[in-house]
Amino acid sequence: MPNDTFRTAIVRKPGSNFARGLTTFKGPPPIYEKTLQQHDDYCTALERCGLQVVRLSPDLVYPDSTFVEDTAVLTHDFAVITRPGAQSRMGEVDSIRGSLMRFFHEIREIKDPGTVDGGDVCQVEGHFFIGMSQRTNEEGARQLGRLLAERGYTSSLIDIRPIKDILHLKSEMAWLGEDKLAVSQALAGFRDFCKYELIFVEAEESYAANCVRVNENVLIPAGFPKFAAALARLGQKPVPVEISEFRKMDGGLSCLSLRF
Ligand code: CIR
Repeated sequence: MPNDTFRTAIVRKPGSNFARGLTTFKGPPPIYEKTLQQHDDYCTALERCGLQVVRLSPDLVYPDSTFVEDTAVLTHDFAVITRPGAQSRMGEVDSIRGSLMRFFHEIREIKDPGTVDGGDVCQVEGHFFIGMSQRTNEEGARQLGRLLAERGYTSSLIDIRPIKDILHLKSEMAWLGEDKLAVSQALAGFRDFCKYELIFVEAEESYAANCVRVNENVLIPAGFPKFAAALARLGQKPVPVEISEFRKMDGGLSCLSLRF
């Protein structure tokens, strides 16, 4: 059953070796103190949206493990532990499984040779868009689609592999509630999105398309005034959160939490 009201978020504090994670960014590395401050501010923003935030300890074995969204896909009824597409991140799921068992009775898994990163999965009420990307392969996407179908959810596959410079489907799109999707120009052409009202995010602000609707609010990265104004015009409540240090590691707002 679809449920678009969130009560809880799971986050993981970044470890001191956060800067050793995967990234395509060529500039200066993230500053750890600043990273921690921004993570705290992110948690506070979630709490202000009414969520209980479950904070997991840093996991120094996996420098990217603060990007918890990639390790699971959560529905109202059950959780799916993913099989992340980057070799260095595959083991991140082991500790997430334990945390999710506190909240979910039914936990399913993506199996080898499938790979899925949660950042490729966008839920829109009872439907899931599943991106096939550099990280999520077709086998993984189809496994996830079958698991969802067993519980009455529908899904469609969105192949973003030919699109340059997009890590995950949700790197440049988000559901904004009702029939509204925020999409970058790069993703706007997919036929699967045409029955929705598309809120276009201009090329220079495409990073902001990775926003997170949390109940009445929409968390957006700080520094994207045009998108913030567009949301306000739609009657949404944009909440800017500074995440510059996470951007340096190719991360966005959504990947910092699992929400349910
Ligand atoms: C990675 O490359 O896997 C991490 N450095 C960033 C993951 C970002 N996750 C996401 O957008 N869902």
